[in-house]
Amino acid sequence: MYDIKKWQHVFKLDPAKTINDEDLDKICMSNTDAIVIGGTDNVTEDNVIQLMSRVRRYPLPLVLEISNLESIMPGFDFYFVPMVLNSPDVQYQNGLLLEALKEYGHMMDFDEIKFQGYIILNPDSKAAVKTQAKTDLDESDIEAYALMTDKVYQFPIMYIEYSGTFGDMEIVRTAKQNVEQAHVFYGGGIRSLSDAQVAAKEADTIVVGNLVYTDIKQALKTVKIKELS
Ligand code: 1GP
Repeated sequence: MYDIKKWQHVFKLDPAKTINDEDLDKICMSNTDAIVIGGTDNVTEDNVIQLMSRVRRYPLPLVLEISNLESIMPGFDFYFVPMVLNSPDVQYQNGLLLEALKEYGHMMDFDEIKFQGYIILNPDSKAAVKTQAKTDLDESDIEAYALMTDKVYQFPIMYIEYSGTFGDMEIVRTAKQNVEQAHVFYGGGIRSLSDAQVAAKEADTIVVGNLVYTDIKQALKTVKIKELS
């Protein structure tokens, strides 16, 4: 069984975006620790199944980060469920989950499902707008969210999400310092190996998303953090 705690680097692929076979092959053969499939808009059963079947040919862990009920399907190693703790809309904390449990609860394998204490911090990101996340958080908020994730809900993952912009590493550090068992993911605005190195110093796992689509060469270089650590 795959051990998420050992992951240092993952690529997040958006099923609504196009990637050719050659680039996908490079990403999957890059020595990254896992591929996460997830996005905010236009995630459908059709585009998830297409991308899943293309990535499944490669021997690396494959995760579906759930964004809606329609695109949940069997065949992934893990299902990450974002519980957006800084959204005032309960739909993004447990509303979707309630619907998922009603529909699929009887057949869920809870060893495959990993709940994420998800904190969205780039106010301009699609995810922040969609969830109306309260992004102007200070260190004491982050400390409290870390405790909430780690001790209250005892989620295995805390995800600091800055999608689209490189985040405040103090925030990531604070999150990491205030969790005991939860594994800290950082994602957002990693555009080079040096960004990746900076983020990898603070987080347990870094997530590289958009760079795959804008500069595949730089994206592949970010995996080097594993050799340099
Ligand atoms: C998105 O955290 C990831 O959920 C990665 O963000 O697309 O900015 O790399 P980027």
